[in-house]
Amino acid sequence: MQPFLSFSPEVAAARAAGQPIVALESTIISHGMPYPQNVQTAREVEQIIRDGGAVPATIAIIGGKICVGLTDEQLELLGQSPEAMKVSRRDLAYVLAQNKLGATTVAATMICARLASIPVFVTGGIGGVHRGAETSFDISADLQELAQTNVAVVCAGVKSILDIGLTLEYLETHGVPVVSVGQPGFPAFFTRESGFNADFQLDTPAEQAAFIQTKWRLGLNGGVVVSNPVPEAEAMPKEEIDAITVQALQEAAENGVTGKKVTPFLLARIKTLTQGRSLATNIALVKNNARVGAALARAMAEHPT
Ligand code: PSU
Ligand code: MN
Repeated sequence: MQPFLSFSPEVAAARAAGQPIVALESTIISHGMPYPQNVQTAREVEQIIRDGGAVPATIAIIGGKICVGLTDEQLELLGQSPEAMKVSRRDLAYVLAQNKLGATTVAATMICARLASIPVFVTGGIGGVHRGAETSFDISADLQELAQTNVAVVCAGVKSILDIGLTLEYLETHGVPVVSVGQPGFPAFFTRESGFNADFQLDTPAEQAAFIQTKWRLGLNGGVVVSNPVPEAEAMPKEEIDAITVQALQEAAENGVTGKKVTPFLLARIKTLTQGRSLATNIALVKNNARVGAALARAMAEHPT
């Protein structure tokens, strides 16, 4: 796998020194947030991870390589280039073999983090089972990746643009544990509660690390969802986000949006319909996840599996 991996100097030094590393995805930069807030947020999230005592490794596909750790120029490129492709498991080999510019989703970032032996990954929200999936079959490849790839994913739950109940059922079927931090409830990204509980509440990084490492030592392959609710002060009012979600879903259907375009379309519409307020919440929750992820990576590094 080494021929495909290219480490930034910062990440290479961290690997050599055995320091804790936190993987970060890049679809959130290219397709999840507008420029320039996307690049600004990516830099700030990286700094929060450093301040938390770990080393950030933002992952993207550039020049036929899986880049693990990006320079400022590479972050800018991903943040601005209309060429950047959204890369999930299906697309990874194509983008590498064709030397294209690729931004990795949760699924693809998990694959790359695993190749680079990074067990902790921080993002905003994971993909899931879309509403109406019983007819559209639209289930994010993120869930299947969680079923098989040994990486812990720190997130703020899943958005209510998805069917949260079916997403949790799918994860249960595939043996993916859903942990919550600081509350029993599984969060719904913009809001702290989804109406569903996580499987296990584990508040401290030591407990989270012990649980994740026990799973892997048992030979139970696959990821763990570590769900961390958005801070109260930055959460959005539930009624507002619910109404806007319904409208965005309706617009997606009216415009015939399908496949990999669905999630970016919904994210962009929600941002516009909330006059940008959803973006502030999005940024706040990713930063909050970076704090939890850095602490978890440190705890995991104490007893490497
Ligand atoms: N959900 C968000 N923000 C995001 C994404 C999901 O709140 O940026 C991105 C992530 O990269 C995730 C991907 O892995 O969308 C899921 O896309 P799809 O539903 O097409 O699998
Ligand atoms: Mn999909």
